[in-house]
Amino acid sequence: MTRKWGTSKIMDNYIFSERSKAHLDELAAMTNSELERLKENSAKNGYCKKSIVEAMWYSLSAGGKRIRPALMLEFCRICGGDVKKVLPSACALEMIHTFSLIHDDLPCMDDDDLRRGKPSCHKAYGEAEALLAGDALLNLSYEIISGSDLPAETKITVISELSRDVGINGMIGGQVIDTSYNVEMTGDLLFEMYGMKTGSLLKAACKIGCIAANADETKLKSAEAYAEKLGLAFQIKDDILDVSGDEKLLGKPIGSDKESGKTTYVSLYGLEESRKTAEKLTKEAISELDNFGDNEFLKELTMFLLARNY
Ligand code: GRG
Repeated sequence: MTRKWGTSKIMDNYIFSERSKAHLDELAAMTNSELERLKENSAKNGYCKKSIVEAMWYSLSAGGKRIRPALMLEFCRICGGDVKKVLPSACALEMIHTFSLIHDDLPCMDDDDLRRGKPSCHKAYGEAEALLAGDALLNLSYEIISGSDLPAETKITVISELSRDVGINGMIGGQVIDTSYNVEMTGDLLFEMYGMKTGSLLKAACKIGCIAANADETKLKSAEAYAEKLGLAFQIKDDILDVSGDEKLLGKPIGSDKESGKTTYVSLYGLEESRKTAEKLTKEAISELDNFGDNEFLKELTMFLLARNY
């Protein structure tokens, strides 16, 4: 399976340059090596039984793009913060993302057998272990942030921000709408659901990066506005890939939304309109970055996410 970052002209004048590609790889490498360190620690401390620990790390290391950690680390960097101090929080966010994917794949949710080109967690370890591995990742994430080197007050803000974004008014709330078969899915409700289900963790990533750097209110607001637009574009792109993507690159079968009777942006408005909306939202997201200096990488990353093929 070829899953490489390509250097390409994506839209108007934006190019995912070799420099940005290398920076993204560097952020992913930092995240992966910190995750390895945290894994050693969790094994040493004997958090829970071996198979659960294995299931947690199986899913965490299954080949995710590490977009959320990259956003957190980069927002922290461009706001003048200490990236090393926010690195554990970036890993914690990736753990929460992984928990959501493990639970989303369970038979009681989307019932997906493949994730990132590998058997999903419950296929590899069984349903009970997968459920518990997800629960354990969620809780480990808050433990990691609490024990990190950020100032105590910052940690409280980070935890409060994150728990809101994960909870019933955030990602989980979005999943509740997604799994409520008795609601009529309008375009407005779909956007609300996308903002919660997909946008919340991206928003947490961008805002926590700023919070860790003590950024001012204007920057926080811009980071939030950026993430809201990005979240919608990201999910619409996910819908597009589910219709027109390459199964080998995606690491999962396409057409699952249609098969499960899900309303998506594509099913409501068609492929062409979806592409246009994703592009418009991407441009709007990028314009929010003008409130930050040294924003070239983030602009290119935003474009890359629109052009991605997995
Ligand atoms: C708490 C049970 C429970 C579910 C939460 C967010 C969510 C609901 C489930 C995850 C599945 C899903 C469709 C999420 C939408 C966001 C999205 C497109 C996730 C995929 O993110 P990528 O592309 O994945 O960053 P990788 O594999 O690269 O990390």
